Amino acid sequence: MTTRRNFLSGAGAITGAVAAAAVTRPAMAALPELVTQTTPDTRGPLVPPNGQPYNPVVTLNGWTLPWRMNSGVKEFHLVAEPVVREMAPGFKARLWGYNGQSPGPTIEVVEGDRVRIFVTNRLPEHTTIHWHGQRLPNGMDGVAGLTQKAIEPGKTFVYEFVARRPGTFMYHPHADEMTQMAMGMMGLWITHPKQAHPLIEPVNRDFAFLLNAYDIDPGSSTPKIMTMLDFNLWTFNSRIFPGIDSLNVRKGDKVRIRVGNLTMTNHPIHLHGHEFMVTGTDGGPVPRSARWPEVTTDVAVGQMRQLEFIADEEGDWALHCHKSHHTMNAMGHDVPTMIGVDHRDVVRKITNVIPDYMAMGDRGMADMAAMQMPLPDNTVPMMTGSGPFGPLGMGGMFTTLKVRSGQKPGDYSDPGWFKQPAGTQAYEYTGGALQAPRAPASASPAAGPAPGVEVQIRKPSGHDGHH
Ligand SMILES: [Cu+2]
Repeated sequence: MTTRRNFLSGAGAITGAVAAAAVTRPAMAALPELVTQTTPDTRGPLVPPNGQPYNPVVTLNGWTLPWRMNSGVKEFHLVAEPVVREMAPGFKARLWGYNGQSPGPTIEVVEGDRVRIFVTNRLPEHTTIHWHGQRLPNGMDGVAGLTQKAIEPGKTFVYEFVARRPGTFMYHPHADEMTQMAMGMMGLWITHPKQAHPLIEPVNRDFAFLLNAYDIDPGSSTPKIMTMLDFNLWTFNSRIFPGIDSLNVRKGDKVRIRVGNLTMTNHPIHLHGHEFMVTGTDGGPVPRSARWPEVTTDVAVGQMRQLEFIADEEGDWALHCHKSHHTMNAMGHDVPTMIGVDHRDVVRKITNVIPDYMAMGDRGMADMAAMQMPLPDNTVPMMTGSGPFGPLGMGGMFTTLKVRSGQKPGDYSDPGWFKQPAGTQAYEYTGGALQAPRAPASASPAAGPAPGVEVQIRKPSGHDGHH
């Protein structure tokens, strides 16, 4: 029988089968608090106890898990448990996560660190943790049934390995994954290089978030775990716009954004105003010869991408998933397109039966962005968030990169909305009538208007194209 003393003393005493054994509940209760960080903010300690400094990552709407050093081993304690996550102001979801939050706290270590993670299960069913992308002993890989027994409710298991590769990783259950990941169980793992690395450049700002998706019916708070495709909440770190932190940087900063995808579909992540390079994946740093500039990079399921760029354009720049349905919040998808449909007469008839009925979408859906429609309790509007010029008509996977020359180094606070210099903003034209070229009515789709030929403006006739 392994005693608590064995677990808490003597680096290297815990190996193989012993490490995978359950710690008794009294032993858990006796674990000292693992605190080097006193508030659950987004930053880890600048100088970790092992004396190897690094620029800590900032987890959007998240935090870094404190650790303690125990005879040269960095010890963490993750607790898998039900949590309540406020996805946006006024909308709370009942999820499963770690240490009070979904996603769980970010684990940050340095290449070469020996890491020991106590994992306590306070869920109603068994779990494990798989350390996605890590080089480790097979018995530490966290696949229930294959590499270890599942961690039953109330039990604590210990994982221990050396963080051999620097990079961006994640952790998640490998036991009833369909349920547990649909409920929000996942977290980030960052391994900083132990010394100057030829392919890993130091950055001024280092952000990280995970992509996740939920299916929560309007008015309810628990995800439907059987959903495979038709999710209605698309989130960064289990938050939806306007509930997602902005990325606040100083003009000229070198910025890294680490994005991981644990949803059921791919997400093309798009940044406005700048080009970036994908400098690394969960497989490691990308060789320089294999990098090319992008403004959108697809993050496929089970992948991580590191984007890097110089933030040299001041402003409030959108950062979002380019799938337009993923910048929307809870909505029904079985809604017919109503653009161009005059349903005033239908509305009149329906209103006789349902007095509060509102016709939607006959001029597009933008009206919805400003609509203060009564919603069921605990439901977030479909599109929301207001900027300095009105409603954004956005929800879900959307936030902003705020680049300011006045932002101090290390200052991650929100500088507010950008004040655009005079003469640099799109403006309303108030001159005379304009005639824009129109596509020719020719039957050949390839034929464009001949150069220099005046384009005839045709009046739409209602049966255009049928000759
Ligand atoms: Cu997406």
